[in-house]
Amino acid sequence: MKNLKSIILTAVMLLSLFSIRCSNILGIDPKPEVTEREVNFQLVLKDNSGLMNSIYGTDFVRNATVTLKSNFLGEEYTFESDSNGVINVNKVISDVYLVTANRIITPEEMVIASGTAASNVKLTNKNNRIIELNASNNNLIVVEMEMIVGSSPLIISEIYASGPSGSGLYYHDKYVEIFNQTDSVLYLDGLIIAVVYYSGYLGLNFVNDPAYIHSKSIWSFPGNGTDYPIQPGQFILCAQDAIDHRINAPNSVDLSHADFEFYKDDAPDVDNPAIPNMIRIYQDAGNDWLIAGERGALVLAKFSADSLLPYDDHFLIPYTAVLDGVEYLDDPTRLDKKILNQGIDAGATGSIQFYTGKSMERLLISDLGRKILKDENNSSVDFKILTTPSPGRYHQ
Ligand SMILES: [Ca+2]
Ligand SMILES: [Ca+2]
Ligand SMILES: [Ca+2]
Repeated sequence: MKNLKSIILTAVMLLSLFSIRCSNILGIDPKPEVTEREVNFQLVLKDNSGLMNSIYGTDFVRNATVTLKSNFLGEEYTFESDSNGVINVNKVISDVYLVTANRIITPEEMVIASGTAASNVKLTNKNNRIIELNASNNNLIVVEMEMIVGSSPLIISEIYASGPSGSGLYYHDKYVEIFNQTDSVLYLDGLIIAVVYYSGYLGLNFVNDPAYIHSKSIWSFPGNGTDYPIQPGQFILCAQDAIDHRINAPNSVDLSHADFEFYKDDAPDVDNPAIPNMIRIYQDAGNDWLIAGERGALVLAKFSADSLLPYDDHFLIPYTAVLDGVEYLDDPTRLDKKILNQGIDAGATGSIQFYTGKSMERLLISDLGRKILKDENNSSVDFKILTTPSPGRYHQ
């Protein structure tokens, strides 16, 4: 019996040694205990604008709402900061997190700050929008917040880029849709739609150019200031080709009633004479305005085309001119692949394959009188995937 026991013991020891060696040889860490994967953090919210200081005599932001969304596991947590601007985050799983911090400033607080009861003012975080929470980090993170007035007045409400199903490599039916989020008439004249080539933010750890969007495809709306109004709650459809694509691709969409059309006059492109053309500011390559099917980014910007800065073989648009920007990735959890600055879009929508007819549209927040679409400047939480595009309207 004694012998049998020692044989079993030796076998067990050898087996465990073998498995440790195997995991080391294969480069696999032994599975961590759950407790090792849980981390505790303190977030401190600090206002850079001076607004909190003028109301409460301190820069720390009290009563702010912070949402943490874990990138890989999709868990979402919501917290409220205390009177010192502190949030204690306990026992969350190690992961990369998308951080959205918001503090609505009440009209009463604005009276104290400025003497006027302004509404639609809030503080939001422009930095630390993507943080990695793991045990090896320092466990104190200061999230700086800035004052902004409302949401962007004009936003990109939908991007359809994948191409229809069942028609081979047909890809001429792409479009971008713009929405007026405000209760006022605005004007599209001269606004820019640019395809992002890259920007200052490439991956989680690489910051290159902190100030500019780089683009090789820059188009503007026509008009001299007040020629192309967009009504409150109106959707504007900008089509690659403003034709009924169902004629060539039965599962595609009718874009013959688009509001604007991208027409490349130095290429064999289609021009529907009834639809006003976007003005090509710069795009050398290709036979048409083109956005990538699975992975790309677009910005809407207010910037004079004459002031664009040349750089290498493309042009620069300052971040400060960007009204809205949306990034989509084939795998939206791979934020290390992002090309759009996280201050413009903290996350990414997407997860759409080529030639599936799927589209990306903003979520609806309210539909009382006019629609309000979600705009947290974070496409990971602002957008949903549609199985059928909804050109020029909100999906049913
Ligand atoms: Ca075209
Ligand atoms: Ca046209
Ligand atoms: Ca739509």
